[in-house]
Amino acid sequence: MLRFLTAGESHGQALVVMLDGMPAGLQLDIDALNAQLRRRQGGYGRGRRMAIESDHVEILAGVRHGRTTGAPISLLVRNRDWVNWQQTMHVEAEMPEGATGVQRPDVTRPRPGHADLAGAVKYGHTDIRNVLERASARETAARVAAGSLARQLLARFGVRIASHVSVVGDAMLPEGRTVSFDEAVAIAEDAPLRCADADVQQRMIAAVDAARDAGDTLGGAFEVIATGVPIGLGSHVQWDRKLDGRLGQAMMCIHAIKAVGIGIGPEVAVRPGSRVHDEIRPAGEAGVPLRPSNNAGGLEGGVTNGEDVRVMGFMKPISTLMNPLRSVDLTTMREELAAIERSDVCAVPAAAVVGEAMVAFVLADAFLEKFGGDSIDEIDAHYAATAEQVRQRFAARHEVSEPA
Ligand code: EPS
Repeated sequence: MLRFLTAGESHGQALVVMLDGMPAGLQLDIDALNAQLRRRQGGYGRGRRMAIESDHVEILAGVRHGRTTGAPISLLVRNRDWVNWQQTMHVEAEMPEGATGVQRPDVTRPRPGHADLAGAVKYGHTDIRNVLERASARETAARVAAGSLARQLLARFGVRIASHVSVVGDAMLPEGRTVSFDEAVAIAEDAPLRCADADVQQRMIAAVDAARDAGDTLGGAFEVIATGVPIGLGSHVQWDRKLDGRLGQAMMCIHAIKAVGIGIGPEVAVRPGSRVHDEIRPAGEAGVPLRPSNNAGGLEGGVTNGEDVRVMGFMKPISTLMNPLRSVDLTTMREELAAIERSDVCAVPAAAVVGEAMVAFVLADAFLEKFGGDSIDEIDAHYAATAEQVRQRFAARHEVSEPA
């Protein structure tokens, strides 16, 4: 079983993540891991924080001479911004000598849409900062670090993952426009909104600019595509083993995600069966049957079917508005405008990168379930044997005679 836990506040010293269950012997590419963190920092519409940070990992445990040992892997991503927040965020009971930054007043006016109100009541905090620091999407840097290791395991077996942004506010790809894996992977890393269509991207930029000018924020949608996924990850036999359910949970728990779609997603509700289900066509000698379409997003019955896995995430607008919504001050219980924290206008491109990380994590977990072993060598052997069984199964031809 692959699992990870994160810790860390947005303006604390660092984020940490522990990934447990990685097999031994995987050669790691640390530069590739840091490149994923850089991707998450990008995108048109991010706030000033990303100009301060330059996220990179320090590996504390579980790796020796560039390879995983099978032990838990512990990673640390420092917050450069910490120097500006020591006086507000110090761990010690008393202000430590030489603490830098400024002491900020308590946050008492919850932002509609954020965890502020429910979190403060649930945990009994008068200073909402105790909630928002952990509820912040800064935590997703730790997820991307963990997901990047999962991605490297999958890549070892030919699974590759990419994403693209399909909607920002009212700017979106035209209906029926499918973005292939190759198209998604070819999107330039500095593409402002990670959109596959240049014209739509221009409209997305204009939408973000308009929202910024209005003191408002924008959400949107993105799609994660995994290619090279073998048949048979997940299972139809039990609710908690269905891979679409597991992907749904993993996507839904990303900050600000309010809906998830697999394949054509909500569109299945309005089309007739004949335009939803992907026909199964004979293949050539020894090949797997062909699927002329992939509306199912690579998942049937909660099991991967060998087609690209396609998962959409729908993100609400960031809940810190520079032109704030009405709220209540929890100290006076009088009407006030919601608090303003430094924030982003739009973070959909970053969420897409986080989505890739979460999909990588779930697929790697399911991959280890099916092909598992304690070392890469064991997994190699199991994977090759299964691939050969599948090949033989599809190569076999048995004529069935009609009953007399
Ligand atoms: C984020 C860091 C945060 C925000 C954003 C995501 O930095 P700061 O709060 O210092 O500006 O930019 O978090 C939120 C939008 C949120 O609501 O918490 C990051 O590293 O991605």
